[in-house]
Amino acid sequence: MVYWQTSRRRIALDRTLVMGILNVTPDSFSDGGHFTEIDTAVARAEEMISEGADIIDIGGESTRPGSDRVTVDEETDRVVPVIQAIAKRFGIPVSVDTTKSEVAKAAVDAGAEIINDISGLRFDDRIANVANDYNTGLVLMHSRGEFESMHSQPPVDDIMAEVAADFLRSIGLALGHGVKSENIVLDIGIGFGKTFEQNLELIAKLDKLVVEFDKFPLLVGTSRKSFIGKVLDGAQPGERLSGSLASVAIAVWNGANIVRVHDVKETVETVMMVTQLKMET
Ligand code: 7PJ
Repeated sequence: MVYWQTSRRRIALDRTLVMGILNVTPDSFSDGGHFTEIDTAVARAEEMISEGADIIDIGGESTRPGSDRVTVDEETDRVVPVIQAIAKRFGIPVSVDTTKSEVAKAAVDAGAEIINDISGLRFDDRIANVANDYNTGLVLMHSRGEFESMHSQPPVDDIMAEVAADFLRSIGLALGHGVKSENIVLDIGIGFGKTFEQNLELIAKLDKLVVEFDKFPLLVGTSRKSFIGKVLDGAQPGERLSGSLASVAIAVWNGANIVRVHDVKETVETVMMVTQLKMET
């Protein structure tokens, strides 16, 4: 049995888990800032839990193209009360989507048990110190470039090799700070510094990375992302459900251990269906 160790529990990864996205960013591209109030955020978390979410991922800084950075204080003020309320009210594991160690520490003190770093420790490697100090789960996502330039990176030739090499660097940094392997989950970082074709390639060939990094669980986040809009002739974020579910199906088929999504109910059903089919291979 494979487990993911967090500061509060050992999460069994005997099936693909569903991580529900909860944005507390006023400028978030698909939630439109509707979930800024604590009560609304708690209600949305409750809804996702009732739909079968296994983890709630809470983020206070939008990383969509053109977003401005928020300060440590602003980001902390956005996420901490929401994390506190959700961790206290529900038993579910909470992760914090941040690249700042100060925010990560405040979030963990508020009840988060996983740190989800979209920079894979490139922006602030003290994230690893917080993860080590508290024994939290740590998601190391692949991305390229700095915050402002990560969506306009010149493409690399071989994205599979690039992601693998960068995974090794992030893992090395984490282990060097004392983080244990059992706390680490890797993420291919769909939409971050990849071409349209490379996003598709990473999902289609995910099984190669699953084999190459078999000591680490893999997380995949495709939900409503722009590569889906491009495949679907310009579909807007709210019109990308079928595309999101199709990409989840292939990611799960290829061995993804966790999927990060907006649409929990539909994703849970998709995961159940693919899991049952895969058992016959
Ligand atoms: C991801 C994320 C992802 C992980 C975002 C969005 C953009 N964290 N945070 N993986 N994407 N681990 O949700 O569209 O793919 S923000």
